[in-house]
Amino acid sequence: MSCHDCPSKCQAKSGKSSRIWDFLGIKQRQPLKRAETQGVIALVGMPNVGKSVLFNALTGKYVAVSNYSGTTVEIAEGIMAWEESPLAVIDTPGMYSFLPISEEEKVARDLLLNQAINLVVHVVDGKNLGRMLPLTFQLIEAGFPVLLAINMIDEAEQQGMKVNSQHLQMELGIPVVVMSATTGRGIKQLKARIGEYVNQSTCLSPTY
Ligand SMILES: Nc1nc2c(ncn2[C@@H]2O[C@H](COP(=O)(O)OP(=O)(O)OP(=O)(O)O)[C@@H](O)[C@H]2O)c(=O)[nH]1
Ligand SMILES: [Mg+2]
Repeated sequence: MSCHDCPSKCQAKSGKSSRIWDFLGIKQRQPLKRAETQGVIALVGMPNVGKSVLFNALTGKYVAVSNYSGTTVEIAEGIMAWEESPLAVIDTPGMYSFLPISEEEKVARDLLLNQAINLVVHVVDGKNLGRMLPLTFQLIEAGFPVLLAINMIDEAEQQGMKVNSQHLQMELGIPVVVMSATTGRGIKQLKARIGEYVNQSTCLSPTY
């Protein structure tokens, strides 16, 4: 079923997304191989924003680490327990933009392009939202269903910053969760939003 026929309310915008795939020369993605899980979530974001701490908080001990094909870059994949159907979670290397410079960034981008992903969780540092949101726009523009996880809210608040997640959610048109991976604040809410999102999304990948 193409996204045009899909009844779900996911953010895959078929018209817009084809541009970036054309630009990158990507024609087709690999089918989802994790049949035993209900969906696949990728944690994406700039280096040092807390993706791996969040990955550990979501997945616990069910983790496999392997080198991304043909590279020395390690990718961790784990399982997040969710109701009766577990979800696969991938921890991607840090990336600044969808146009990669480093090998890590290239791996992160290729991972997104070569796997069917149900939901991209864009993890950002709440102290540096202005610097991080351009990647959120790129991911939305590429047609991925995106959830914005504003991490390090503990440090942001210590610096006197306030984040209006409701306002951001309305402006961006995607779910926004404020959280701290190290203190555990917001993790329960994040899991619930991920579960909600994956349950309602039947549209697995951007269109071409
Ligand atoms: N205060 C605070 N520190 C955090 C939080 N989340 C992560 N950190 C810290 O931020 C640092 C980077 O965390 P990582 O999880 O390694 O970051 P990453 O995004 O995986 O980094 P790369 O793998 O290099 O892309 C660590 O020292 C964490 O302890 C948070 O919510 N609050
Ligand atoms: Mg990491």
